[in-house]
Parts: sequence; structure tokens; C-alpha cells
Amino acid sequence: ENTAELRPTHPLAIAPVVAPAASVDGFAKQFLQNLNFDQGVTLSNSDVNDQYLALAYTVRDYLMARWFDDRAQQKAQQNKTVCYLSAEYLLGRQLDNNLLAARLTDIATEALAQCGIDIDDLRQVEIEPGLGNGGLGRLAACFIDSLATMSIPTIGYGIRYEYGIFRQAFNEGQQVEQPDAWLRMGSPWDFAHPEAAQTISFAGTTETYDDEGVERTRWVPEWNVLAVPYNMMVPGYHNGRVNTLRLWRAVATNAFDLHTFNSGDYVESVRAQTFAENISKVLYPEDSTPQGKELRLQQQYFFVAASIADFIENVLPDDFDIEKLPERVIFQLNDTHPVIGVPELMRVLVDEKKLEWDAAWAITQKCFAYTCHTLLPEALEVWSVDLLGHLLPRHLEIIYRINDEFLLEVRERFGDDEMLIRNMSIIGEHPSRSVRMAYLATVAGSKVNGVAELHSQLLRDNVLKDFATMWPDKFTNVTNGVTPRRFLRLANPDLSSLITEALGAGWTVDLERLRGLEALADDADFRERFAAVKASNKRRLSSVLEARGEAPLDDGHMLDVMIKRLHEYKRQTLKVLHIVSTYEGIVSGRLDVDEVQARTFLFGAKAAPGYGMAKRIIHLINAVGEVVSADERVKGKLKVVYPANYNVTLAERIIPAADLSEQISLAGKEASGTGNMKLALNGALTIGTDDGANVEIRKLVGDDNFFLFGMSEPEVEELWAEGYRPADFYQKDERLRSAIDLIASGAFSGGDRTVFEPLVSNLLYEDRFMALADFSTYLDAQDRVDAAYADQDGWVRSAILNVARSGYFSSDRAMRDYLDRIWHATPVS
Ligand code: AZC
Repeated sequence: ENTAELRPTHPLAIAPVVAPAASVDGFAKQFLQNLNFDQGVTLSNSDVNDQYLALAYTVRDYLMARWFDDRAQQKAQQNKTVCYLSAEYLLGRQLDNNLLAARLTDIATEALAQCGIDIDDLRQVEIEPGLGNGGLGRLAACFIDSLATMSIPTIGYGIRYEYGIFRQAFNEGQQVEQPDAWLRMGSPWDFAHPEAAQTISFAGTTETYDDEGVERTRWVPEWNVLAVPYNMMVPGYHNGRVNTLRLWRAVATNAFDLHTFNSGDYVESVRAQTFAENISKVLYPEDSTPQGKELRLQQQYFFVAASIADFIENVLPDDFDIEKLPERVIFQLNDTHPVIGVPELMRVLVDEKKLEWDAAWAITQKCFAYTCHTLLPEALEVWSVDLLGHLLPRHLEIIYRINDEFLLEVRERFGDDEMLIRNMSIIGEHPSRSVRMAYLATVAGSKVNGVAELHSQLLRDNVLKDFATMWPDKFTNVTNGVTPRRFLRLANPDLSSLITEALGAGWTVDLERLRGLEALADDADFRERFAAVKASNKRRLSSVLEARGEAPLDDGHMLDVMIKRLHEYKRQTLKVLHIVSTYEGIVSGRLDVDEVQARTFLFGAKAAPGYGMAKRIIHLINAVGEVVSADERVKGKLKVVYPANYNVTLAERIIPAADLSEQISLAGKEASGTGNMKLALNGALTIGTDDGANVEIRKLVGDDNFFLFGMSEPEVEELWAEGYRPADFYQKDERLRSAIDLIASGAFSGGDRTVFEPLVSNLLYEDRFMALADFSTYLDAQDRVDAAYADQDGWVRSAILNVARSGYFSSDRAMRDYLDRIWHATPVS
């Protein structure tokens, strides 16, 4: 910020910036001005997108003054800043959230009404920024919301992908991916700051040189790109705070190469630009599987290097003593994607700030902490030494030195146990030499945390066992959380009003207050009102689905939802087997259709475009849905709905309407889950395995209000050790046999037996995630669900208790845990 050189004399430039007064008239005036002067249209010739943009600018105007203050304060005060480094932020729509945070919802609604505009029409045109894949990205968005609400100085750093997560469509039941051009209609919520761009280097060589008698190393890179920051406001809820989310966009350093241009090769001269801009072009659409792509490593280094430089140069005061860095910042590593920041900070401290290695390492270790989000071994990121050495030669040298010193420490502690050394080395040798990013993060981080109790335990006992033996105090747990502002207050306004009427408004920032609802679970009048809210949320969802060309939901159906990324470990296939089995039971006469509980099975899921098996499962769900929903013999009792392009916006409509939440991963595979929390908080009952945060949900809501099934994690291990033969389970359970046979027979593929054959044989002969082993207890649990649902009064009581006892899963609580256990940062006053 260049304000130091400016000598403003105009009185308005000296006076503090004040937000426009919040009144209906003031808001309307500001809105109309923005429509005229930013959109360049009058009200009468504006279209709905003009109006939406003008509204967004108006909300922004109101938040701006606080944003100026908070950034100035962050610079001036000595508070520690939480820098959340995340390759993904799955933000969801911004308008409603920002209106709510700034207490402007009613004012804006009324002001627009005076202009003849229904604010709901404007809400619909906002395209959500889908800058994330799933749980990990949505978690980052919840965390920055909570940190702003708790007045913790925070900067979220990430990438401003030009294309976010792909738009999913179905073609004959199969997923097709389309680009998500989310910026097409304008991006009113962010501000480009090209003047604050950072130059980010790649490739080249390193060399040593004599620096006044000291031998130092420097990196001589081969090419550069510019990282241009785009700032987004992250307003706290009703506290007047506005934090910053700073997303980087890649831009070529020289828009064209003049020499090439003059020589007449115009195309070649823009090639460099395209190459540079590719770095922030598209979000990698993988979830829980790494893709060894060079571009992805470029993305990671690009945003992390820009963020570290930005923090040191622009957020810290100019005369800052770099040795005090740990007092002013914690860089939280959201999974391994930003871990290249560790050698980058070392490079800055040693090569640029000229600190001794040991001093630099001591600082670095205090500045980073690492969150792991997985247990799948194949999801732990590794980079080949060749690739990393080519793209970031200096960083590879630094990683080698970190590893050498670390392995010396291991030898000192445990002796010359070569097996142990090999297992713990940051450099893996098989199948080829590579850098294990999770190990680098563990060695460098002040703390390492898992995202639910069971997950953190399994990290200590299995995935990072040797490290936990070496540094037991480094390991901790922070169970995930979700923001109650977006996922209860905004997504479920009717339930929110009911809660506020019962308990007062404080629950929005103190979610444990929901406990107060426990007593009301026994109040018949309250139960009736709670049930009415659920019914009305179902009707609202039904119209959303109809607007997307789906059939409306049937009254009286239980709404059974499974909404999450499509992955074998999450076991959508097990859900399909339940549906097929129920269908087959009716058709074969094993089940009396009149006794079957009417259900709508709702799926929402995207599969990674390169994940063939996941895509086949999508095809199967759609195929089964088409047959089952249409077969007259089931008398409309079973419906399958699978709206395409599940995203945050759709989640906000589905979750409040759900009766049953499917959380059926194989025990020991789902790190936490966060959809499970959102659904319980909105009064869905869970059917689930003892996995991830399900364990904690069940403990809190009580066994009577949760349908547990399946093997526990130790039982899973035991079965593997014994030798798992899925075909044995197929043989043993007649219901399972009939269901699988029906799929294999081509009943869902127009008689073609080949379509789902790979899926069927995978289940019978491999079944990595043991769907067949858990099938029979799953069906038993579904019977218990049916019985419970038949007693509507009892069901509603359980639903209320789920809400009442889910306060623990607020991301505000998660942030307090991070602050106490890891960050030790304090609020600004
Ligand atoms: C997810 C985990 O699968 C999920 O269990 C957890 O709730 C969530 O993170 C938040 O912690 N992991 C990912 O989304 N992982 C990647 C690489 O996308």
C-alpha cells in the first residue's frame, strides 16, 4: 500500500472512511448508483445480471470501511496472523452470506422491492465459485468464516482458478464434464491488485557464490510468472470484522515477447502468455487421489511462494525482524498441497535473508503446522525427484539437507536401524525416487493433526507411526466442524426461526446452546412445528428439483440422501445394493410392497473425470433409478433421484430436507466427513459405520438416535488378515446374491450383461472396500430405519435430539481447538 508517499489534502481523504448508513433509502440509492455507474444501465433497461452485480457492489460498499480498518490494524498490531494455505476453497454463493454477516438482508430486500425487484430472482443468478473438490475445500471455507466471526486475524491464501470444479451433466446416465466458466458474468466479490503482484520463478540451476567471505547458494531460475492477487472479503457474522481471502492468478511477465513479435511471429509471441496463464487455469478435479502432473506442482509452488512473499513483504511492517516471524504468523498446511512452502520459507530465510541454516530451520519449524485429511495410502502426495529437481532445483537441495539432518536425528534416537531409516526417510526409493510430502510436512510442522478422533488415532498408530513414536507431542486431533451460519441459519431459515424463538438468537455464534432443544423434544407442540419445517423444506427442495427438470418429490416419502464425492471407499455401491435388494424383494414377492416404507433415494456426487470405476457407479445409479422409479410393481414406493452437478448451492437445499443421512464408508477410510455433521445439525438421522466423525456424532446424539452397522476398524483389519473373499459373502446371503445377480443379468442395462460386468466382478473378486462384507448388517440397519420411521413421533423426537446435540460440530469450536492446540493466536480487539 503506497499511502505513505501520498500527501492527501482533500478533507475526504483524511477523514476515516465510513460505511454508508444502513437504511432502506440509503441502500436503494447506493444500489441505483451502482447500477448506473458500475453497470452503465438504468433501472428500466437493466437485466437481472446487472441488478445482481449492482446489488453485490452495494453490499461490498457497506463492508468496505471495516475491511480497510482490519487490514490497517493487522499491519499495525503485533497480533499473530493465521495464514491458511489451501489449494481449494469451495465457497458457495456469496451474496446471502455477506448480506447476513452485515445485517443487511432485510434492508436490501425492502430496498429492492421499492425498485420493483424481487431479491430472490437475483439470488438465483449468482454462480458459486467452485474452487474446490469436496470436503477439504469446503472445510477451508467454513474455517475462514469462523475465524472472521471470532475476530482472529486471518488471511486465506489460495488460487483463483479460472475454471473451478467441472459442471456435471448426464448423458444416458453417464457423467459428462463441462467447463465451469464461473467468471463469465463478472466477479463482483473480488478485487484485482496487479500492483501487488509477485514474481514467481521456476526451473534453472543453482550456483554457489562468495558473499563477503561466506559461501552461499543462489537459485538462477529459467522462467518466471507473475502472481496477481485477488482479494475477497470474508466478513465475520455481526461483528463488523472483515478478513481477507487472497487468491492468486497467474499472468505472463511479458505480455508479449517484443522481439518475436517484431520478427512477425505473433502466434509464438502470445504462446508464452498462454503457458504462464495455464498455471491458474483449472482446478484439478481429483478428490483423494493424487495426480502426478507437473502443472499441479507448478500450481502448488506458485500460490505458496506468492503467499509467503506477500505475507513477509506486505503484511509485516517494513522494519520487521525476520527472526521474530513465528510470533507473527502460523502457516497452516491444508493437506500436502502447500507443503512445498517448507523448503520455500527455508530458501527465503537462508538464501535471501542470509540466516544460518539452523536458525532458519528453527523458525520454519515454528511457522508451519500440518493437517492431514486422508487415510488412503494412495492419496498421500509424492513428487518424483526428477520432476521436483527440474522444476525447483534449489528446493530439492533444501529438501535433501532437511532429510539428511532429520535422518541423523533418527539414528541418534533409534540407532542404525536401516529399515526404520528407509521407512522414515522423506525420500522414498520405491517404485522410484520421490519426495513424500506428508513426511516432509510432519518433520517440518510444529504440529500434525488429523480431522476426527479416530482418524488422528489411526495416523498415530499406522500412517505416521514412527513419527509419532519419535515426537508424541507433535500429534494432535482437531475434529472438523461446519459453519452454522451457512449450513443452518441460511440454508434452513424456518428451522432457524423456530430455534431462535425457543432459545434466543445467540446459537448462531454459540452452537452448544442448541442443547436447550433437548427438553423440547418431549413437547408435542414443538415436535409438530419441527415436523412442519421439515415438510416445508422438502417442498422447497421439490420445486428446486422441478426447476432443474426432475420429477417432484412425493409426499410421505422418507428422504434418504447420500451426497458426497463418488468414491469406492465411500461405498455408493453399497447403497445401490440396498436399493436393488429392496426392489428385487418386491418384484420377487419376498417383500410385501404394501409393507415397504416409501422412500426417495437422493444422490449427489461427482466422479473425478479419470476415475473409471467411479463413473461406472454413477451410470449404475442412474440405470437402477430409471428402472426402479418406473416399475409399476413397486407402486411408486421407491424413487431414485440423482440431480446432476451437485454443488454447495444444491447441498444447501437438500440438507434441510433430508430425513436419513447415509454415512456408510468402510471403517478406517473416511477421515472425518463433514456432510454427516451438516445433516445431523439439520435433523437428519444417520445410518452409518463407525468411521470418521460418525463415531463422535453417535457418541453425542446417542445410540437410540443413530443407526450403526458394519465392521469396526479393527474388525476390518482382522478380516483382511484372515483373507477376504467377497464371493463367500455373496454365497452366504441370499438377498445379496439376488441383488448382484439382478445387476449382472442386465436388468438395468436393457438386457446387456456387459455394461456392469466390470463392476460386478470387481465386487465379487476384489471389493477393496468390503461392501459385500457389510451388506447384511447394512440391510438389518435399514430395517431398523423403516421401523423407526413408522413411528413418526418417535422419529421427529430423534431428529430434534440430533439437532440439539450437534452443537459440538460448529467450525467455531474447531477453530478454538486449533487456536488452543496449534496456533496460539488471539483475537484482535
Ligand atoms: C476430505 C476427507 O475425505 C473427508 O473425510 C474430510 O471430512 C475432509 O477432507 C475435510 O477434512 N479429504 C479430501 O477432500 N481430500 C482431498 C485431497 O480432496
